[in-house]
Amino acid sequence: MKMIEGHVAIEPPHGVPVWDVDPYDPEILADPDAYYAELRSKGPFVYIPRYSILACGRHQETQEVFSDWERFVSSRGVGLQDFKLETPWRPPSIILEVDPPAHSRTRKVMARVLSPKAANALREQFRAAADKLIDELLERGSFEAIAELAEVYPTDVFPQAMGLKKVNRRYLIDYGAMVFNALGPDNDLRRKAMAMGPQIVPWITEQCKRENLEQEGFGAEIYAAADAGEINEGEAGMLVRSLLSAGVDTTVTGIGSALWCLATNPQEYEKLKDNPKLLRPAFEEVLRFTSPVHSFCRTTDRDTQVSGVDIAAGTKILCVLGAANSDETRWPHAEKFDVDRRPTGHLAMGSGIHGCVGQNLARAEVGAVLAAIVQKVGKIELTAPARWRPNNAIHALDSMPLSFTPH
Ligand code: OVV
Repeated sequence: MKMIEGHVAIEPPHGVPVWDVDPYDPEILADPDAYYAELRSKGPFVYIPRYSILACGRHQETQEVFSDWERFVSSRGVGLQDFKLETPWRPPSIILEVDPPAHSRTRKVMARVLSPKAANALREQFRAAADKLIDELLERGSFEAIAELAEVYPTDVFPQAMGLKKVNRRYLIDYGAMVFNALGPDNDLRRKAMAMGPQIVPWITEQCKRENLEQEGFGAEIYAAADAGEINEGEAGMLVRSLLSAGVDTTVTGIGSALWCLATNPQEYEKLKDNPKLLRPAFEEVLRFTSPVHSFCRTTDRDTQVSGVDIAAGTKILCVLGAANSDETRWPHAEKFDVDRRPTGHLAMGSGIHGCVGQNLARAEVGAVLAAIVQKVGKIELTAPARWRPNNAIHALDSMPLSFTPH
């Protein structure tokens, strides 16, 4: 059995174009639009020989693969490695890298802890923190928007909402970088991320323990589910780990990308200032337009067919969410950032039973920052070109010098 990147090498299915591309080339990761367009243009699926995977980037097939957990499982890993054949770098997540029925039990706990009501209860706190930070930045006028805003805000409010007793902002962000880079091939990005493990993983594991969490917060609520017998103590620690894995880099990216959209589309920012009711749909448009998680894999657990293409059991399918979110056939003028679009059905937070369980919280965090900005900031301008930071699963900015001018 020939293996590539931890999964079985497959033959290209009949009729599927072979495309000699590296989706994990840092240049593509930093500037993916041409790759997205070419992927969609080639057909519902392409075969990528370098990794022996199928990839899809049209909205329809990506949505189909992402929504059907029975044929396209997560339990074999959502990166290139097949967990049935190789041991992953850390014990698999008990909510992300698992299928029903095991998934249903942990998902239920997390859905309750991160419910719309729970996110709503934090709104005032989130808004106060956003007001304070935006006031400080306005005072300074110009600043580094990734390091000094996008990374600062979530690493302030999120650990507090979790009830972490100890906070190390760098470790929280770098752990996210590890988790997401780990989904890609054994390339430089993944190796550099993994090299941080010995320093970061023990620290993260320690913070997941009951005694390192306050009496109140998401952490305590997860442990309350253990007290109630819904999950066991070890599982509670693993679910706290999931929150720390998925809850930081994603929201950092959402805030950075929202600012980038507004700075580079000043006429859209004007519309937001005139009508703050547009804030929520505008953030959905940021998600569609920038796709913070650019791709996740699924694995077929049986022979199946999608759009007439035969897909063999054990095939890794790279679902390119960023490509699906810029599919012209689904989004007219997809290349335009349009705050008046109502982009329901975008795949930036996934779809189906594994759809982002933290999405209420993410929207509350970014919503608070954007609400503070439209209230206080008249003009948002880039003072130098923004730079992107290649990551095997996240499409995020690395640096973005900005200036804020008050109303
Ligand atoms: C990268 C990621 C996304 C969602 C969930 C998790 C990780 C997890 O660790 O559960």
